[in-house]
Amino acid sequence: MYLFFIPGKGRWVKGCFTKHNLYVMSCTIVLCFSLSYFWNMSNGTWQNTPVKMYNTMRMTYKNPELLKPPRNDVLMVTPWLAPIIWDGTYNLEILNEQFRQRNVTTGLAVFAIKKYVVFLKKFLETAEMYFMVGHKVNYYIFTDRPQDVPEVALREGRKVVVLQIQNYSRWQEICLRRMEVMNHFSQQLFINEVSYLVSADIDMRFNDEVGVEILSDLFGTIHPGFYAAERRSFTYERRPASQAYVPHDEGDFYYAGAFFGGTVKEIYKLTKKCHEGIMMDKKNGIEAVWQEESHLNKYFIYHKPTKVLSPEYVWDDNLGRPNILRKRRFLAVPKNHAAIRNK
Ligand code: UD2
Repeated sequence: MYLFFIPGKGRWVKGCFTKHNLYVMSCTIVLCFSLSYFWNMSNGTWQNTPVKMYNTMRMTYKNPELLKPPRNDVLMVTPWLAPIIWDGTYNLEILNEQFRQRNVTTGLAVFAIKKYVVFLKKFLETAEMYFMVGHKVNYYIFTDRPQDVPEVALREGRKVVVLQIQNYSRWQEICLRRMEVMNHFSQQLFINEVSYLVSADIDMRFNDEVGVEILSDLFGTIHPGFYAAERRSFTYERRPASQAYVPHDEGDFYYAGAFFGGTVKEIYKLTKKCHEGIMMDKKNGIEAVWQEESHLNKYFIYHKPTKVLSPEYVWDDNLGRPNILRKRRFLAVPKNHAAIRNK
């Protein structure tokens, strides 16, 4: 005899299940639960509920709205709360004081391989006018033609370090290998000499202030061609076979390979990961659509920059001069690709 509850009567009454009856009932209940569990698993229901929610979140994309020009000098932030740096969103006087007290030296790494040495003079001259004015700077120039590095008058506390490296026959390989070289020199040299490292294309010129407002653990610059674009038109690598692959429902901004940086430790990690991806692609016979820029963009999706620089920091006048730009700080120098690449 066993006690059991009759809901309608609202009280415990004596029942007459045998041990055998109870055993069969328990087994049936356990079996039902197990079957429903495995059915859910095989349909992915138990997994899919949260993943679907996540996917929905990833589909929600509002960044073009964020990238309207700042009004009334308000601070603008990304969804993960990194400041987006536009003119008027920071107080340079206070920042200058803070960085001077910390006695910060910034490294600016550029590659001038083969004919690209022709861009060095303008780059260095304009950097002396606008880049980290009042702060210590080491220019690291990677080149295969050290004899062609021009003499440029430098302000106090600033120096040029020429580092000879090999060249590659394909321009794509030159772009890709920048990650490997910067990774190597981050451990060997930069870590002992500078607090922050900035990587820049050489076929560019400074046209306005680029100061300590950009410095942060990890920063990237919104590519001028995509600041107002929807995520679906970003030129991420879309082939799953590449390590730089980004699915259509992921990604925050499309960043330019031409200007990014951070602490030496963060740049070491970034360049290591990108270089590993590049090497894996090579092994698998694939090259990302925009070379190292594709790998950089993949990296920034999973390692969010702590500051995002507006397109003021990489601009190309071929795109016009929209009102949103109060400053065009770092400009592409027009070049004839056919005449300069692979020469
Ligand atoms: C875009 C990107 C660049 C890089 C490249 C990869 C912008 C503004 N630039 O530039 O960052 O992602 O695509 O395809 O988004 N270089 C040499 N010698 C060479 C070739 C290249 O030194 O023979 C170096 C040099 O520092 C140059 C950089 O590699 O600035 C990028 O090459 P690019 O400027 O020819 O590539 P581009 O303009 O398509």
